[in-house]
Amino acid sequence: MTRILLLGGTTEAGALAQLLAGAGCDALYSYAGRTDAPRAQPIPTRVGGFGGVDGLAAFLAQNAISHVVDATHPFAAGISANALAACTRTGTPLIALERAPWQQGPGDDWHHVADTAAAVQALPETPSRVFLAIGKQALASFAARPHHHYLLRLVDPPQGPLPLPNASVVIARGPFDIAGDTALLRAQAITHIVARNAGGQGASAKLAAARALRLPVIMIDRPALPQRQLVTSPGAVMAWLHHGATDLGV
Ligand code: 3Y8
Ligand code: NAP
Repeated sequence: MTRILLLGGTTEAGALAQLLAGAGCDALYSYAGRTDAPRAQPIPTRVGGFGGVDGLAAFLAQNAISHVVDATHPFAAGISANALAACTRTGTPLIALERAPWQQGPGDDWHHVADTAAAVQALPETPSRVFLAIGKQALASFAARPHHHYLLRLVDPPQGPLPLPNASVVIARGPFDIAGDTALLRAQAITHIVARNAGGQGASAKLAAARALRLPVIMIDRPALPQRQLVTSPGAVMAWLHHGATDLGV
């Protein structure tokens, strides 16, 4: 009896949910509950954490989950580590659906940094206008450089005061397009962009806009994730499921 838990929250997870629904699979889409109104999915959906590895392992057992697909964002390192630990402990086959990192191309002016702290250090001394396309969880780090004007793109309106004195906010959830991102960077006279290497199509528009406008991008590289079976397309996940995946994928 195949029952799939799809750890989602990305464009690719949504594409896989469409395939699972189309194939009539018994599958459950899982959101963390980070945003006020996550996009509806074509399969049953749950929202909220599991309660760490123990909570996720118990969830797998109690819900007779036979397969787990980790289609979370490459910076969602916590849930990916928990999924691997819970699936190893319960002997549940696991596969990760991950998109390839964005690659720097001709005309790109990228400055690779390892993490948010390094991105803060990479900003210039002279007051600049910085597009922080990294959501809201990491904003406080930039309070160390209050002399810049920051453009923040958030999924939901901020609940309380922002940690940055000189900031303007755009509320949008993506996926984004090149015309829109180019117009945004021009209208806000942006001089620098800070991005995470999310990969995929959903948020790559800002990189094409930066190239067109010849703007530097401070690119935060992905955190290292534990070794687990990995595919890069929703179709490959369906093949894994239909070939009676039994290997634990670890
Ligand atoms: C809650 C689900 C879809 C999926 C859309 C993708 C594309 C837009 C790239 C920018 C970068 C950012 C952010 C981003 C991307 C897609 C995809 C992707 C980056 C939603 C979603 C959830 C989240 C959580 C949210 C984080 C935030 C990060 C915004 C839904 C829209 C900046 C990551 O307010 C908060 O607390 C937001 C938190 C984690 C990073 C952060 O630290 O703030 N994503 N994003 C998921 C859940 O609850 O489980 O609300 O519908 C999904 C998407 N985010 O179906 O169209 O890559 O697939 N999301 C980053 O890359 O740095 C935006 O603005 O250019
Ligand atoms: P994270 O730091 O890796 O995980 C933190 C905790 O959030 C996890 O331990 C788990 O709580 C819960 N969680 C995370 N993803 C979950 C899911 N899909 N279903 C149920 N619980 C989940 O996670 P994050 O970086 O905050 O990302 C949260 C969600 O946003 C994920 O769905 C991710 O795909 C999506 N997202 C993240 C980013 C990003 O930049 N990080 C970008 C786009 C989308 P418990 O320990 O209680 O189980």
